[in-house]
Amino acid sequence: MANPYSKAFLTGLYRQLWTIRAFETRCIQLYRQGLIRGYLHPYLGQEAIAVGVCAALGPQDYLTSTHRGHGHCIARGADLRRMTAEITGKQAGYCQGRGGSMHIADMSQGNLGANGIVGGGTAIGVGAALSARMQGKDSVCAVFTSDGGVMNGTFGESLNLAAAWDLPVLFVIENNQYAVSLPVREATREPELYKRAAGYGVEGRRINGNHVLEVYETAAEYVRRCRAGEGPFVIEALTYRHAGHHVNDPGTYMPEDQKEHYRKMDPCLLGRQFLIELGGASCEEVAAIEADVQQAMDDAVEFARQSPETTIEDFLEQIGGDQ
Ligand SMILES: Cc1ncc(C[n+]2csc(CCOP(=O)(O)OP(=O)(O)O)c2C)c(N)n1
Ligand SMILES: [Mg+2]
Repeated sequence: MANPYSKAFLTGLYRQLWTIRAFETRCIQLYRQGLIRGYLHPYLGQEAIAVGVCAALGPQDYLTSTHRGHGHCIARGADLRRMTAEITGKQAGYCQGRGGSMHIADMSQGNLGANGIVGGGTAIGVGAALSARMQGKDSVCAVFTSDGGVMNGTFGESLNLAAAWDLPVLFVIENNQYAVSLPVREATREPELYKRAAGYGVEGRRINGNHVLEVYETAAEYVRRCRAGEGPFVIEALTYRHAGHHVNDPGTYMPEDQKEHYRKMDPCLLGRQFLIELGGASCEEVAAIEADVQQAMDDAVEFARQSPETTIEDFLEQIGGDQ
């Protein structure tokens, strides 16, 4: 079968996969140095989902994200400098350092925001798709959610409304098999989460969420069909976190053999393999991409370091009323 992917396309995918990997790895270091406060939920191990789905979106499209949202933001093209500044609570951040890790949004790119409320982005995404429809735009909204998000009532309500109104929404369930320490099979009798779509008259599919090309192809098909008025659709992307729920969770409940299984299916390793085998890139070219990403990351950290702290007064401003 002919290889449909250009070297430039595969390079773009790998650069994004590696950027997310580098960003999360550096954020963990910054957290350990006390430069990031609050919670930090790394996207390590799930990179291919954000990258594959966002590669299938156009500039007119929207996304809603989750508490584990840095990858979605980066894959949508966010500026690493402003992200790093936001996460370290600096004024140059996307929300002037007021939001932090779980609240980055960028309306200019149709990124309607990460969300500290599990399932919180689902209905927002349906609203975005409805507004696009009412304005005669051909925008699609990708709603990133999680295995835990699906257990919330808002998932069923949102999916039902999107289906009843034929809205252009692509629900992307990132099934990393745990909600904190709760395995999916203990949270539901039906652990194949895409099957819920059928109950709402919606087509859904389970795919390998670590395989960036499989994610891209599935998302591209569903996005195209959403634009043709066939939406909504559901993708259940099976994946696994590299470590515990947040940076301070040792993840002792994650079985070693399971971790090992998914380590071999690391989305960055696979992405690198695609670039070399299908894109014809040399090992030197791959190393050059990685070095370039590292430099961009160093630059982002330096930029954030030089930005002024967000002060208590800054936080109180915009809350309104007398202080
Ligand atoms: C509505 C709601 N309930 C509970 C929480 C606390 N909480 C934060 S993350 C999380 C589990 C998330 O698991 P999952 O939804 O599968 O996402 P993952 O962390 O695996 O990406 C919970 C229960 C919350 N933030 N919001
Ligand atoms: Mg989960």
